[in-house]
Amino acid sequence: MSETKTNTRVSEIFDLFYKHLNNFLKEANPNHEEYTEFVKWADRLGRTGELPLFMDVFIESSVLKNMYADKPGTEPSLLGPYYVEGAPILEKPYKLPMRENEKGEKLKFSGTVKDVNGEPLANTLVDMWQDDADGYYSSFDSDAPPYNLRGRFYTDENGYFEVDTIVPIPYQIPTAGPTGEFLKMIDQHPYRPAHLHIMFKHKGYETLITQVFFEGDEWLESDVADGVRPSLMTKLYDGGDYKKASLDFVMRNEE
Ligand code: MBD
Ligand code: FE
Repeated sequence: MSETKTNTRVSEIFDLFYKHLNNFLKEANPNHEEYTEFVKWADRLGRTGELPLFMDVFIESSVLKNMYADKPGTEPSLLGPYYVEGAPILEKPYKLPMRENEKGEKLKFSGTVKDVNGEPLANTLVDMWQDDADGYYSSFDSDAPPYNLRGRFYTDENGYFEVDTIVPIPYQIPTAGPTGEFLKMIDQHPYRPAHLHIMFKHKGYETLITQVFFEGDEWLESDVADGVRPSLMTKLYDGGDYKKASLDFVMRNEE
């Protein structure tokens, strides 16, 4: 067994949590039955594997907003519960791995990656993942092969990239379990607007984990996970038998 040591950061955070929790409980004043119902619900949340989902829907956005307030560069957004490490490295022309008859509208997504001074960042590693035309993520709620609609590739000498994929659709978070139970009780719908997940890595720069959203989506204003940021919006254009969209990204220097 590994030895667990005193951790002053955990202590510091727990002291704060305990202080605010006690003030909160004083005000909310739950009775004992409400408390035991909550414990049973939290137990189901853990046992069904929905804890990461619940955390990323209700907590992650606030952590990010506090971390990145008033900083230059592209705003980060949620990593979410559906990231898988080690997606295939793609060869040019880049196309996210997909099934032979993958449903959905074809999308050519492009962009540039620059530093805060506007200098292009060549050879930036781009890691992308998204849902399919049924609204499912491979390796989670879908029977698609592992790494379907997940891939990694690099920006060119101008910091530019272009990748073929499909247009993501709004994502309905699972409603059958404890997270859905909770959403019903607070009268909140389970939708996230359609989004691409995208992560950028470049030596000497802060890893940028963010998302891309599309103008006109009906859930932009009420995203259940509060992941939408104005600077992460793009627009779908008609390219003939496919759609196209682009967005430019700015990475911050490592501190
Ligand atoms: C998602 O697809 C997502 O991106 C987040 C943050 C939470 C739940 C589902
Ligand atoms: Fe997502």
